[in-house]
Amino acid sequence: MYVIGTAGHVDHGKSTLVKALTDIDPDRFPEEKAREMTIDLGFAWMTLPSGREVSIVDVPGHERFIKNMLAGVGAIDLALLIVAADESVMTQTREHLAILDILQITRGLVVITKTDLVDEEMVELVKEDILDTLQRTSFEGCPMVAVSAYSGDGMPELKATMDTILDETDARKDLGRPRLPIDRCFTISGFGTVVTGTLIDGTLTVGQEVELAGSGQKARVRGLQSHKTKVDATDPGVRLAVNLSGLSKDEVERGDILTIPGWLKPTYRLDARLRMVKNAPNPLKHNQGVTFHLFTSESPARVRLLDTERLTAGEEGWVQLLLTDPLPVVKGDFFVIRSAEDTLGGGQIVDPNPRRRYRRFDDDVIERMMTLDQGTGGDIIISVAEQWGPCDMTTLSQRSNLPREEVSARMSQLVEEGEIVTLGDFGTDADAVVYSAQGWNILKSKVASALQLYHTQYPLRQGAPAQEIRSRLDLSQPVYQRALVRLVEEQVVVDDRQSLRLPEHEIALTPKMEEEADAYLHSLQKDPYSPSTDVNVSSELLGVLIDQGKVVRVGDGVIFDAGAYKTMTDKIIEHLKSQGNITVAEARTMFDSSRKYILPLMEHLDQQQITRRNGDERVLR
Ligand SMILES: Nc1nc2c(ncn2[C@@H]2O[C@H](COP(=O)(O)OP(=O)(O)OP(=O)(O)O)[C@@H](O)[C@H]2O)c(=O)[nH]1
Ligand SMILES: [Mg+2]
Repeated sequence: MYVIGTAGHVDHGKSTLVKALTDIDPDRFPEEKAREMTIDLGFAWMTLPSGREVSIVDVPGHERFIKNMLAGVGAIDLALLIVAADESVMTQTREHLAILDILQITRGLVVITKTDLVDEEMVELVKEDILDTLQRTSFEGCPMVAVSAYSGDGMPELKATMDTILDETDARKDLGRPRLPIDRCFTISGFGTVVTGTLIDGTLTVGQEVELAGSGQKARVRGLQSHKTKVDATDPGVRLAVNLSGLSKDEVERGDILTIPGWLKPTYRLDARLRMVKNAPNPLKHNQGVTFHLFTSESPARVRLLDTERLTAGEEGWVQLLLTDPLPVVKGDFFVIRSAEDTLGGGQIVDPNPRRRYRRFDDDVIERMMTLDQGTGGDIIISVAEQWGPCDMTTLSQRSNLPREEVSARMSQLVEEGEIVTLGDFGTDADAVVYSAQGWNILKSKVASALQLYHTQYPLRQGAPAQEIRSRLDLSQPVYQRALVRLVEEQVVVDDRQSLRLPEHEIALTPKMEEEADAYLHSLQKDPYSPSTDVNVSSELLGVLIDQGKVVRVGDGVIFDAGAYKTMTDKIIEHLKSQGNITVAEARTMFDSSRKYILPLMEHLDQQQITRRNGDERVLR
């Protein structure tokens, strides 16, 4: 389905035309009817000659209600720019046109109304005036129809032209994440809270859980209506009334966005491409305060100009917008900025969650924004992975504002070209982790330097405990586990289960330590079965000697020279083979040693599963 919006100067006959087309009076409030002036949005619908049903959003023309106009035109497919034949182009004709142009609503139809008040010559002059006005706007070359809502002149042609344009208009895309920018909220007794809006980017179904993106409040869809008719589910691009359970009217307001839970969060800061309108009254200065409008929402904002000191009428630039009230926005959304009196400009969001840009005139920042704005899908994926990696596929698809299928489709090539590194199979594994090549290289060098540091600090240790390295990387455990597997594959680290080390790491003793070690071994060998404990070495050095197999620790403080240990073990085994068993006392005699040494040795042999204790004796396992 399609949504059509009106636009144009106050009193030019917008609401009258909607009433004539639809037989529904879009002016809902008594005050509007009394003053014959639209104040807030009006809604109607009709069936065109082709049988196509369309929704119509009628906006106010008065300059005081521009913010309501902005809330109405954010998600329309076709705009009817209405110009009264007796007044021709006026201030808000131009301002509304500029807004439609900024929002890149390119499907337009100019309707000259009130033709019953003027002669044909006048209509021709008005047409000339309009053609001039449309020059260099998105409406340039769009069709024009002259009508009188009173006499009905031109009405069939108007309807036929609407059909022709919509024939060539693509249906709204289903991106799998519905958004309903809320324009009204009210209660109906017996039903509860109802919100209305134009649904974009996805579908809604009765029974579904939804969330208010602003507050994060959850609710359930109790019922759906489009054009006062109950429906169970809807495609994007329809006007919709949603009956919600679990939310009171006070918890909702115009500007909030109803969506599926968990993905859309409000943001204070966004990067954008900003274009000033052609007739902006004054240049926009760095840090200037403005009002930011997006769909049905608005917030005071400051504009940081990133590549220029000022923007004059018609100029474009890269900006970071700082919002006073955080709003849930998506990459690619269009916005408008206004001063108290005038529409200044607007543009398209390239990054809804950027870093704070303290520095201006930074080529890297501008280049990144250009990529996000104009790059191919692949460029955008790389750029998003650089900023958000390591991330999962869902994040990648949301941040790049590309459908999941497109992200998947482009990934294989990016991986092959070495632009992207994935940990896990991104096609089948929901937890697969995505790095940009740059991000992955940074991780590799971080790991290598963390290990290098550890090896320098502890040259006598085999390696570093894995968790110690993780704590220096700021990675979650699951991501770290996956990264380790790949780091081992790429031979960045060696993982011997006990610890991690650099492949080239070797324990190297200083000459002084070599001396110490020699003296120690010598002292052990002097009385090999009852080694003296007079000479000691540091626990670090002892660890190295144990790792190197030069000594064996059989118990607390009982350390044998490796040769002596082997001899003792061999002899005990030999004895057991011939005699069947051995006691501590027998072993003590065998080596002319003492209980202090022999008892730990026997227990060690039990532990090593060489012997088994049987009462006072040991037998072979
Ligand atoms: N003669 C004549 N008068 C018309 C025609 N269309 C509208 N009018 C009159 O023009 C006046 C303004 O019409 P509206 O439809 O309220 O104008 P609008 O554009 O909706 O005005 P706002 O919503 O306030 O911006 C009313 O008095 C209408 O009766 C027409 O085709 N012929
Ligand atoms: Mg009106």
